[in-house]
Amino acid sequence: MNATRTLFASALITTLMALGPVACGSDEAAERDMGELGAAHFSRSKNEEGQVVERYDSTGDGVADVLKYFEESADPEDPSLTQRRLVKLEIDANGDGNINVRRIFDESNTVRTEELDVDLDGQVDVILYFDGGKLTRKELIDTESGRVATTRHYSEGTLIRVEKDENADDRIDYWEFYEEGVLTRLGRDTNGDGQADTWQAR
Ligand SMILES: [Ca+2]
Ligand SMILES: [Ca+2]
Ligand SMILES: [Ca+2]
Ligand SMILES: [Ca+2]
Repeated sequence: MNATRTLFASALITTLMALGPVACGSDEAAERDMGELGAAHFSRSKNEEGQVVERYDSTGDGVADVLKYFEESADPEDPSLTQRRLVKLEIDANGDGNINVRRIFDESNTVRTEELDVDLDGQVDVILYFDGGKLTRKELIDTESGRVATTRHYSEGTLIRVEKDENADDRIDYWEFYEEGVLTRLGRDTNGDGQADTWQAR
């Protein structure tokens, strides 16, 4: 793994995190984001789903590295006007043509899911799920198998439970429970019935 690239990815993701899951999906915010990225090249077209796709090549190498997908609909206030809603944002952090960050926005312009390729190998490593802008779940993907190896559950942004499928049979066999962010007990399923047989208090 290339350390510089990893650092770059971390920095990028940190920046995105700082923007927050409440990042606005309005055109105004989009223009502002683009200003910050210093977009040199830009194109706009429609895809097969009828979405408006904006492609920005911020590095000027001819490969678009920021893609924004908008859905258009009639403005309920004035149906003669068309309104656009940002539904998806994709970022290619290292310019190799593979997307490394993919954000899906809900109707209220808050992030619903975010897929991250943290090590920039083109495969998704982490999927974040949000509800009303708050992180509810984090899935860590085993790149080799493409399976969810670990799921971290959150309540009000605080970790409450970790689940793992350690023997990769699609059944959870390891649990950690947290109270106020502190590990209180962990359990294991040793006979494969999907229930914990051993519990350890912490
Ligand atoms: Ca580029
Ligand atoms: Ca990439
Ligand atoms: Ca990856
Ligand atoms: Ca299992």
